[in-house]
Parts: sequence; C-alpha cells; structure tokens
Amino acid sequence: MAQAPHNRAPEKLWKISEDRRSRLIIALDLHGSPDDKRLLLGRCLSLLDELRDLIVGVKIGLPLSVSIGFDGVSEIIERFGGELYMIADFKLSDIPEIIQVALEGFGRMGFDAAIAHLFQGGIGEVKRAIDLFGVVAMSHPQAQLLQQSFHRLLHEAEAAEVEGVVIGATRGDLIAEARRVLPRKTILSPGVIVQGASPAHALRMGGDFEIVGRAITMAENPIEAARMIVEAERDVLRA
Ligand code: NUP
Repeated sequence: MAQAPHNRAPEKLWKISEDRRSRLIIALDLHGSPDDKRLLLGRCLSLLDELRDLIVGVKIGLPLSVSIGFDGVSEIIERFGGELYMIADFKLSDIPEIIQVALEGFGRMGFDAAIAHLFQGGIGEVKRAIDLFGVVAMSHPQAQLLQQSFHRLLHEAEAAEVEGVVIGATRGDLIAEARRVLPRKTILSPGVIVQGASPAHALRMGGDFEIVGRAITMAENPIEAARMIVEAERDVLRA
C-alpha cells in the first residue's frame, strides 16, 4: 500500500501531490515532424493547461525533444514548472562527469529531476544539481537483463542516495519488494493501461506515483482519461 507522504523527498513533488490529491505524472511523448514544431508545442501547452489540476508532474524525454527541440521544451517548463514537477527522462547511463554536466544543463532549463540508469555504476559520484531517479526495473517484458540485477540495482539506488527509483507498473511484485527494501524512497511507475498495468495497481503494490503517456495523450478525451486514473488512485489512497 502506498505510504503517507510525511516529509518525504522530493519535497516539491510530494507537496504538489498533497495539494492536488493526485499521484499522476504525465509522460509527454507527443512527437511529429520538425516542420510542425510550433503546432506540436501548442498542443503540448494546451494539453497541460487542460490537465493541470489533475497531474502533479510532467515527464519529458526524447520523443518530444527531437520533435520540438530543447527550446520548445524550455518553453513548456517556463510555463508549467512553477506548479508542476518537471522530469527529464533521458535514462542517462554515462560516466559520472558527463551525467553531472547533463544534470546541470537540465537544472538550468528548469527541470526538477532526471531519470538515470544505475547499472553503469558511478551515480554516487555525481554532484547533483537536481533530483535523481534511478531505473531499477523496466516495464517492458524484454527487460530481462535488468531484472536479473534487480536487488543489486536497489542496493545501488540506496548507496547512491537517489531521491527515488523507477519500477514498471507491470511489475507489481518488484514494486512490493522495492518498498520493503527501500521503505522511504519515492517509487515512480510507468506502464499503465497501454502497457498492461491497471490504473492504481502500482500504488496498491506500494508505489507512489504513476507515469502515464499514451492512455491520456492519445485518448479521445484526455481529461476524462486522466480523471479516471486519478479517481482510481484516490480510491486506493482512501482504502
Ligand atoms: O520502464 C520504463 N517504462 C516506460 O514506459 C521506464 C520508463 N521511463 N518508461 C517511460 O514511461 C516511457 O519512456 C514512456 O515515456 C512512459 C510510458 O508511456 P505510456 O506507455 O504510458 O505511453
């Protein structure tokens, strides 16, 4: 079962979550041809405008960045970074010095956090300009190699003192195990609906936040889709 947020890190994320009674982070993976940059950026801004009361954060990665460029991403952060938790999901897996430089750049852009891999080692050496989430179990069924190292990655997450970890919502068993081993780490879980996990399942297993992309961004009615997920989350948190 998801824990109460008593002074948990990252503070900004938990504060927004308490205020909005939501555990939903949107994966803003809208993408398209570079000719349509302004159009796509406009779609992102109006989508976030519509969803702003239901979501706590926005996760941005390569699909959107290669489509609208980092300038476009910066515009989104400028507009929504004051009220939403902004996460850079480039699953960094480089040498510590390069990861550090990337985090500094994300910090300058206004991101609150980034997602990095842990398997390459050295994350503990990185001086962190922003919050960091380490990937310990991915949502897709082919992530076998990572999964074989699950406990070692949990240990790496603890040793590196990252703010939280990413575990696929499709891996409820691993979420429960991570919650047992790392009781206070914030767990983010992608893989909801389109990848097979039911809304709020990750919270029921001990996760903290759900990351949802296509089930909202490609829905006929994104607000209704988001509302349905947040209602399911609230039911679990009330229970
Ligand atoms: O294990 C992971 N699975 C996953 O889907 C780790 C991730 N970071 N993600 C991301 O979550 C993926 O890159 C995408 O942005 C989002 C899930 O999107 P969707 O399946 O809800 O559309």
